[in-house]
Amino acid sequence: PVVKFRKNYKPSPYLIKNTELIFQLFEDHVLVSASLNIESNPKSAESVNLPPMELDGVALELLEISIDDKELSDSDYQLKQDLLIIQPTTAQFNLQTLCKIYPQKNTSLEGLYTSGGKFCTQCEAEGFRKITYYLDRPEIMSAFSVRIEGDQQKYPLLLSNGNPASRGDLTDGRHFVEWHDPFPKPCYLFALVAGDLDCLEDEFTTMNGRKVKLELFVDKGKLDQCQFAMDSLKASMRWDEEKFGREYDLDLYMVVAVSDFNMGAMENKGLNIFNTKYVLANEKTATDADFEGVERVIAHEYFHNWTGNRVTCRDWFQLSLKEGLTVFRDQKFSEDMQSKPVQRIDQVKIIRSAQFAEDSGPMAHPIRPDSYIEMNNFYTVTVYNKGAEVINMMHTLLGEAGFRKGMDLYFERHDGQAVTCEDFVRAMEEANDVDWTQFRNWYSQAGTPLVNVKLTQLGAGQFHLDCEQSCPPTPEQQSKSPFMIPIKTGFLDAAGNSLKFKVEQGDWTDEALLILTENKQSFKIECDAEQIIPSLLRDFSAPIKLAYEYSLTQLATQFASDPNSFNRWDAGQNLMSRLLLSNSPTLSATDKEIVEQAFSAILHDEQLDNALKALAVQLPSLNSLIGQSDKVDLDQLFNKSNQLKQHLAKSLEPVWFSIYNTLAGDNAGARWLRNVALSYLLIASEAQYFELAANQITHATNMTDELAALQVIAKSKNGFESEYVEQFYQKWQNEDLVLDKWFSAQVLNEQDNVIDYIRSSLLEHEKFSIGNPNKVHSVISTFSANNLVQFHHASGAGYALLADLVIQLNQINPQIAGRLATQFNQWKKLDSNRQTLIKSQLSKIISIDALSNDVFEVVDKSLK
Ligand code: BAL
Ligand code: ZN
Repeated sequence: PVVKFRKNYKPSPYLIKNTELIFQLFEDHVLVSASLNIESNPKSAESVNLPPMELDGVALELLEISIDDKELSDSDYQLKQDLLIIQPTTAQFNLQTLCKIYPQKNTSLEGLYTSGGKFCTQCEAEGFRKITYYLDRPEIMSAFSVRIEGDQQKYPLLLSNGNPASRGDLTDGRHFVEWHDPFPKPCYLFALVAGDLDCLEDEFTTMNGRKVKLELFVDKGKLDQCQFAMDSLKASMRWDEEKFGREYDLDLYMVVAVSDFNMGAMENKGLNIFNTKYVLANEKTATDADFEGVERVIAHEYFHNWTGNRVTCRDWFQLSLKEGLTVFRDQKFSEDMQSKPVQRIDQVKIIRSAQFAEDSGPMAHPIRPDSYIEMNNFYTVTVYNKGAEVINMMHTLLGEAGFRKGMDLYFERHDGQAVTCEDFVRAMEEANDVDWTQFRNWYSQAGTPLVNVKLTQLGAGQFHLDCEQSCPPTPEQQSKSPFMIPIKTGFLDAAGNSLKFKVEQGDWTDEALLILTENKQSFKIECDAEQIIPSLLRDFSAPIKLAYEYSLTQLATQFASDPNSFNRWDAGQNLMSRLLLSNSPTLSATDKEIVEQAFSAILHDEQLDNALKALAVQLPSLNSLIGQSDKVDLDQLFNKSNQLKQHLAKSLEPVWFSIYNTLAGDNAGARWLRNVALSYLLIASEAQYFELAANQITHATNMTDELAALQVIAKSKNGFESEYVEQFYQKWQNEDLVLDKWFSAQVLNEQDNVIDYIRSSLLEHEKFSIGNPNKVHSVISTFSANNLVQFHHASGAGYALLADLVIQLNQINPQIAGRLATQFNQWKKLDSNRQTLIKSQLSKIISIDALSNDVFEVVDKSLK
């Protein structure tokens, strides 16, 4: 495998000004003719005047090739591993190729493939090379014209990017449609769909009064699950106009939902292709969380039209330029549409469980990676979610208006270009006249900074807040320079009331932004109180770990009354994490009581909304506890976490019962809290409360309640045999996305026979398909990421299961196989027995024949 380095970037010696493609779709193959207008690139400093031109191509049968209408002889070109090499003789020429491809056999779901009888594409990052020979790199922006020909009956819809230009009938029951996209684009944004689909149509009038036709295409019979996605699309279009002054640019915006899709969705210009999971939703089939997911992903892909498509990436090392920024934008949108603190808590949970884990494992990389073997392995929580946190810090530092100025300048300078993260930072800097030399360390350094904070009282009302930052070494970076870290801070008195204070010579305030730039830095605080409790890193103002030696009482006070909702939740998490991760093998009675009392106060707090209550009374996830640790004693952690849950379930049993019985589940927050109560009741006594769950699954009128009941039933002692699990299957067997939930609910059962059950029943089930990424995620990723007790079973059976699936998928779908293999990445934090077991699975994987680059890169790094 070849490693690509960011430092070796060179502009392409050739450009493709126009791309004309003709697709002839047949039942077992497709013919692709390409006509490319090519020019030498004035920005390329090649030593030879006209260097050889290397076009990317994978699994293509080249049938014809000519330049300027003259057919090439065999000696005029070379076909090497995944490359077509020609020697241009003029600075401008037209290259024509005809290739044969086999989308029906393409199980990688990259390039052109078929899903449920329709043709569709996924070209990001490097899938276009599976369609035709091309310069498959994002900086090559070309105007595309596309003609698609296919059977009229089977494929009444023939879609591509841009606007339809013409259509007509052909012989043999075939027809064609031609598309023209006026916006030059990189080939990763190319899309094609052919099939017979239902369509929900709508219209959006832009801020300048232009009418845009909106079309949402889904499998036949699914129109009743489309309205929410359409409403979300219109809300996103309006939001981007209002927040960022960005208007949609084509006359048509199409979204197509397909069931077999590697990612959540793809922002192809004017023709988004979506995983059905992020389109289809109605109350019967989708949970409240699913609705939020649809809204967020529809918005995310729409926002890419400006941050990604109009302004794209120069090379794939710059992926966070569009992804970090677009995640930031979808997060702000969701905060405006939903509850802001709840959204923020959800965002931070992802960082703490998945991103901190990545940052402390073998695949740690900066948000702008320096190298990769397989780009698909870098669509990560670091590039996406930490990337969004970095943008969020800019937003915090500049404020809303300053951030908008930077965005405006970025679009003004770079519309229509393929640019770098550096271009973005410079636009922000210059629009606001600030120097962000140091801030750039967030782009170049991997790892999670740790900030240790101490408060010292100097005299009456005089304090020092001493901060010290450090960042652990990561695989390619042994030592780190200090980061610029904004720490949003407040102070509370011993009763939890917010205090006024001054930082250095500043004004009296109740909240301040402390900006840490040195390894060690001290802030002088004036505050008219005897004992003060710092409320630090409010709203998670930087993606760091922060350590402050709170007493348990101080944490309980903060949990009960920090005016910052995020920090209030966080104090609870901090309190429980401290107890669960301490060296002591068991929890003391006092420990348990402190949490119990805090929960009781939260649950009785009439001011607090139900969603925040639901969040507050859930233990920190095992993943976030592991993600935040350097070493972890899993058995002790599982034990203590169970003890705590049991104690909270039992000691607050009447409270859970009363919530369950009195709260009307008529909105999402209430449903959530009520279902959390149900899960505690089942922990308190399965025998006593099983009937509640049984009753709920039978009478539920929405999927949120139906699934919550299924989850507790499937997790119960006789879960696999439960008649309710079987009834759920019977009811939903033809609703693919609901079946994914049914699979997932069962793999979370923590009893010892779960692995056998997964192997013999779920993986063999007629509705399971190894080729469908949603099914693989609902069974295998859900098991290994969320059933940690069984995944880490001392027998090693969980590890063997994951390894077998990685090996099986290595050839079928390398991208998904690579992603699954990352589930082993925390192994060096575990005890020596588990380390040995995982290492032997990793060694088994790396020694198989025909190992894909995707899996090799992950496993090889993990073994180093
Ligand atoms: N660009 C890949 C899918 C997404 O992030 O929208
Ligand atoms: Zn994206």
